[in-house]
Amino acid sequence: MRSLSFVCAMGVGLCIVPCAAVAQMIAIPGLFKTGSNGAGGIIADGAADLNYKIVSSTNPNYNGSPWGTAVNASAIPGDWVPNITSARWISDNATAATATGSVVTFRLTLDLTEFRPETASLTGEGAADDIASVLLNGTPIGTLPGFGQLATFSASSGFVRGINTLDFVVRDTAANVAGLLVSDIRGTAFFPTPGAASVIAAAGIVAAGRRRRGA
Ligand SMILES: [Ca+2]
Repeated sequence: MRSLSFVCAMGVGLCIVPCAAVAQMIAIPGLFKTGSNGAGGIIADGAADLNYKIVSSTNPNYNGSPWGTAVNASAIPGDWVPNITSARWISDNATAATATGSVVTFRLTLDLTEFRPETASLTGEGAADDIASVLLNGTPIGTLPGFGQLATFSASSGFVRGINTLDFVVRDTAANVAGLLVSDIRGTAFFPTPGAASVIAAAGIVAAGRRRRGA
């Protein structure tokens, strides 16, 4: 009986204290600003943005890279929102050259396999030349309506377990230059820690012990 009481006492501790900490809201991986170097800075002129994959492009000036390309600083029109220290404009070629009417889709991939997707949310801010639709798993969550001012987008539903896609469909309507700037993007989701399963199992053993004891 003494040993069972000890186990039950352990169980109270396991259930009340650690269970509150077995899962937590943490940053969703994969939410990168355009032109990010992954360490708070930006990639160089003409470098590949290894976070923003090009899903499709109808631009005859597309350079063929599977990834977005950092627009050369010298090619950025004066009426675009300026680059910042942690983000810069990307396109499908280094000079942002396009043909009016071209459409380019850039994609971020978010892996929520280990998360609870119903708890996920994200928000971001950016600009586009000339206009971009933002889609989470194919569902619109915002529009970046221009290149001279920032606009926001957000989602608090529509996430799925496993791979999620965040697409930026950039459409050029004039002036033969096009690009995308995501100057801010962040999100969180509930993430069970690796110890969660063992703690929950231990709580189950304690509960079973209580039932056997007839408590
Ligand atoms: Ca344009």
